[in-house]
Amino acid sequence: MNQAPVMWMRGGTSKGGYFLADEIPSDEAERAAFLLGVMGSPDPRQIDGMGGADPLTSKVAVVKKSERPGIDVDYLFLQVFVDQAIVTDAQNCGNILAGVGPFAIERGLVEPTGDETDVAIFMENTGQVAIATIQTPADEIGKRAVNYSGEAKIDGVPGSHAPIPLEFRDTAGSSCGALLPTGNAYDEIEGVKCTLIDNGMPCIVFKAEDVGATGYETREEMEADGFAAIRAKIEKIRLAAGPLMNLGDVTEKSVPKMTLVAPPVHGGAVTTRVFIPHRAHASIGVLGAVTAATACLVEGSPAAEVAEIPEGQTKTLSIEHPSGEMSCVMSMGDDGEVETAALLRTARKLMDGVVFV
Ligand code: NQM
Repeated sequence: MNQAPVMWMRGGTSKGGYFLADEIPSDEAERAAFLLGVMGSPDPRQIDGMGGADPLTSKVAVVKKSERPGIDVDYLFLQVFVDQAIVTDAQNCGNILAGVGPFAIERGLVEPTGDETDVAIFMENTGQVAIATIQTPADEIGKRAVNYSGEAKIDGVPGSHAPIPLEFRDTAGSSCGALLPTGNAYDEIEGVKCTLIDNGMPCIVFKAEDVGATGYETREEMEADGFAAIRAKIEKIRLAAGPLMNLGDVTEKSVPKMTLVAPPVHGGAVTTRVFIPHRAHASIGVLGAVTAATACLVEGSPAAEVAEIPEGQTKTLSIEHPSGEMSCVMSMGDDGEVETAALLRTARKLMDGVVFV
């Protein structure tokens, strides 16, 4: 296959190609070769493709109508590595998820039902469900379509757009089989107290100061030569923790995400800096933020030691990150465990056409 219809979209603070499943190769190896060609990987500049030379802009959503009861569409997320010939489904992506509802409506997989249309999305990577609420106003002849413009602002994206609330349920253990795959609030790895945790995204959460960082660095500082020794230590922790998290050898995987935490400085719950896992995140991933917020709620964890936790059964935890904050609304069950998490994203249709490889 050397061409396919595609919609390029910004989903949250990420950007990528949205494809219908039956319009790209179904064979995994063929699909990987095709998508590497689409993005222009492997090449640090992705000069011969659509990728933006950043893992956050080298992403793909593969969408199809679902046959599952109560579910509208199935969404498979694929991370196309920038400088290696790797396409992996080993992680999910809650930012690209924000574009899936609009894309499904645009492609006619979901019929808009009113001024707002709930799209139930089965996330194939982790076998879990998200509900996205999309604005679908009617025009003067009553035809409904996705509205992208509005007043919602998310940090890391200039301007304002139509809000897309996302709700997640039962995301605990999405890839690791359990919220805390080792059963512990923290484990000591390479001399650092780390919470190995997965509430939608496998993450290793530890205090920035325990690896010699402040937790308030910029993305550039985290990627500079002066941070190399800290990055090497963090990678050692990651490789040692992979098997403990039931993820096996994670050398060539984009998980677990390495999440440094420090006390909040802008009135939020906690400050974060994340390696995904080798480049520093410009902000924080959606499910990465949900998982970091959950780590703050685990008694005895390093994150709980630095976090400021609001009262109440439904708590809004503002997760501070290098370009602002992400508010996660966490509903707690009577057992004190997180039951649902909700947050706000926006998305934008950038182009609709045919991509050639
Ligand atoms: O955690 C980047 C992103 C992500 C993932 C990454 C994400 C999530 O910001 O749900 O959104 O962690 O690789 O797109």
